[in-house]
Amino acid sequence: MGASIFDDDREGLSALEKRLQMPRREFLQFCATVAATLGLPTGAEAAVAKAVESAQRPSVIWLHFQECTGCSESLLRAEHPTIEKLILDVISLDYHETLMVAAGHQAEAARKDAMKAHKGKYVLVVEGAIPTKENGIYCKIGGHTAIDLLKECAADAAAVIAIGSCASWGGMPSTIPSIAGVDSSPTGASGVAEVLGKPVVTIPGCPPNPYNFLATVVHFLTFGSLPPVDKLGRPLFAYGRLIHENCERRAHFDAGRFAMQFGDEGHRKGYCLYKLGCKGPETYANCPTLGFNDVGESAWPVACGHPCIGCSEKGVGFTKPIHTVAKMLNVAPPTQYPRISENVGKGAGFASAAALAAIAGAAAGGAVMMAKNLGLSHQAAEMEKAKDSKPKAEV
Ligand code: FSX
Ligand code: SF4
Ligand code: F3S
Repeated sequence: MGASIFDDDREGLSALEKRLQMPRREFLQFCATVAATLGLPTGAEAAVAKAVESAQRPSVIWLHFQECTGCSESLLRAEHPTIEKLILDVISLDYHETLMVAAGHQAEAARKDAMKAHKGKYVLVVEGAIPTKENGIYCKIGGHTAIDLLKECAADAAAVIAIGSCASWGGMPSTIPSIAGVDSSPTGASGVAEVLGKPVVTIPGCPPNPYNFLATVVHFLTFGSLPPVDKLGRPLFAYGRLIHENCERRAHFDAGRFAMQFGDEGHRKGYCLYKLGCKGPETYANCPTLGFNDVGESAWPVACGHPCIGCSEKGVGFTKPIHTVAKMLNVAPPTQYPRISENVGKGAGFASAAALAAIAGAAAGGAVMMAKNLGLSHQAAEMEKAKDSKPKAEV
């Protein structure tokens, strides 16, 4: 049996430290974080550590189609050197058009060589949508259409991961222009699963959180399979809950406290952004719990004061107007946040109504209270407006 990072083997440890350019303690912390992100039971970090330490790095072929390269950028531009270093160390990135030195025929040869050498074992990562109109002529690389390249590379892949919303379902390039009579995107931008005609793992977001990609790859390394997914191919560990369920502004939503305009008092006080078009109630993602970049807590759109636009949700991001209010998919209140005093609305609070609803076995009470709070807040805002527009009494 080979040495493990848990053995007190200085030689083994220093080799690992050298390879990852990371002290052992930091490495173990990383493994524990990834195991927790994946929702694995306590103790699983040992298996993760062993896999990352000893597994042969899987060959990854990374294709780029219609996109802005934000997915790759988000992996590579981390503030601390850990994430991109880990990703580049955990996988063997054998073909990536933005990062590779080779160009032209050399690049094509690198892709073919990697596919041949790792036939049936490589992971295919696709970034960007695939244009399908006019036989795919809107995106060609080395003389081949994106459709042909995708099909060719997917044929012998052990796993296919669509990274970003563009590859997941079409994302931004699939936006339909508001021109009378136009009902599809100009290039027919489509997702990977649609073009391949079979489900693939999708990691939507524009860009997605790099930790979700890293955790997915680490799952593959540790267990030899990709993590469990929902019906859209999204890993459940990352996309199993609505943003609204974990949002730090949720208590304000429940209490009926809303920012009505950017910069108003409610906005400055950190109230809920629902009325500014926040799509957290209909978007599944772990943005509030994971955060972005390495700047600590509160690094995600809503915490920064902007409504979630639903960038990771098909049919919401790049489809619904940014400031249209969201559809409520779940009215049950979360239990993990302390209540705040509810100074807007009268009578029973949202929480008590929802508790009654739970006792009755239905969420209808919660929904009624939510509608009441939304209405009251709107009423209050309307009254405020009416007050402002009243002619001032002459003195
Ligand atoms: Fe860009 Fe990626 Fe958005 Fe798309 O991210 S950040 S347009 S999801 O494919 O490069
Ligand atoms: Fe948070 Fe948006 Fe839900 Fe308000 S509507 S609680 S800002 S996710
Ligand atoms: Fe996107 Fe909304 Fe998260 S806009 S990054 S899904 S908070």
